[in-house]
Amino acid sequence: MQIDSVTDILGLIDIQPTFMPGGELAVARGDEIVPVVNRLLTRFDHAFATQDWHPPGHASFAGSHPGRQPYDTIDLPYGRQVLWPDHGVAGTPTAAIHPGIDQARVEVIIRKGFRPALDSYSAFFENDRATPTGLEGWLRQRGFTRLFLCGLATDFCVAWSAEDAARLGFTVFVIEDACRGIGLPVAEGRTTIDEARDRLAGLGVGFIDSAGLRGGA
Ligand code: VGL
Ligand code: ZN
Repeated sequence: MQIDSVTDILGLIDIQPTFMPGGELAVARGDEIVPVVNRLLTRFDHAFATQDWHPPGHASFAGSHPGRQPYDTIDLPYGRQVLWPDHGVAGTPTAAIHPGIDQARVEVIIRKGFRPALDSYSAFFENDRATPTGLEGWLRQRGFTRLFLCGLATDFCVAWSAEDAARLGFTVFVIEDACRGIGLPVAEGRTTIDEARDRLAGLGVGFIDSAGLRGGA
């Protein structure tokens, strides 16, 4: 597939050490995407990035709910919420974009999840599915129509971003070898990664490999 330098943008979702081995909410082999993403950044002319950016004591942290454990689910006013190990604390070193990422072509950074009582997986809307982050307006004003997403985690922030983007009318691709997932168990040997894949495929999101993308259009 040929990358179009006018319509196409690479989206780096939550490529932060907090989601990598040694981090607070480590995604298995999450660090392996860094060189893959850097190669992609040489082929796209435009990129945006997101950062998970929570205040201490955030509602999504298991540590904020006495008696609860990480990966329990609770019902918050906006819906069901998985409780995570405390992670992505705004301003801490592990919440930075991974220092190995070449940010030269990252034109805008969206931080999300900074409201204490509201989580935000998607780059577009917080988990109430109504509070916008502003990214949609930025992308439209800049004329981008095709989004190519990579990052962490496939089944949460990448999936929710891809779903919202597709619903908003963007053409969306997930670059699978530039993502890693958490994979919480659901039913019958399936995980949240399988669920996300089915849901996104049903919305017309394409799954591609970085090797098939050609730059320089
Ligand atoms: C994420 C869980 C909690 C993600 C962020 O980046 O996928 N997952 N916060
Ligand atoms: Zn988070």
